[in-house]
Amino acid sequence: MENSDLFICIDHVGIAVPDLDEAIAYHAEKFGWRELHREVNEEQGVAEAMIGTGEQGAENAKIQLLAPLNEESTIAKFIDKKGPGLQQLAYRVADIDHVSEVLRSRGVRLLYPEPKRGTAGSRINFVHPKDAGGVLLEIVELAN
Ligand code: MC0
Repeated sequence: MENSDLFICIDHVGIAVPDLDEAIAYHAEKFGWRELHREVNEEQGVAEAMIGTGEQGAENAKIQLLAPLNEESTIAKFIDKKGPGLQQLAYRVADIDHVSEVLRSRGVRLLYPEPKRGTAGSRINFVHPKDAGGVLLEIVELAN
């Protein structure tokens, strides 16, 4: 990784699903993915699970299943508008404060003034899809 690189790799892609248990079972039965991690994030309005092989190592990209906790959830709104499907692409960063500063200096708008709590104690922020070619872009600094 060069000093000027902002992003390390794709951390995960997020798929909006109506029901988390059903989605985990489907991806396990049809595609062989296993549940690696599951949690509820009240602030984000989601029940989520990371799925993968378990042997791929922490450094590899994962698939995140995102189910709405209630009707106000951004995931509920997304499913209402577009149906289930790819909701976000998450880039891993080493230092989210530094990356946020660089992005803002380039005129890229972040949704939150300060990072919020993401999966497993990570720190996250988002670039609005209007500033990222129609893709909701998450930036994520993993917890140590
Ligand atoms: C909305 N749009 C999207 C989109 N959501 N485009 C691509 N991907 C998405 N996910 C587009 C709409 O089609 C619309 O375009 C325009 O953006 C405004 O949409 P809206 O329906 O009016 O929705 P807003 O503006 O109320 O909300 C969109 C926004 C929201 C991105 C601000 O979803 C948000 O705050 N997202 C960040 C938080 C989040 O997604 N949390 C759940 C994952 P047109 O052309 O029709 O104007 S939590 C998570 O990911 C955590 C657990 C983690 O990974 O650690």
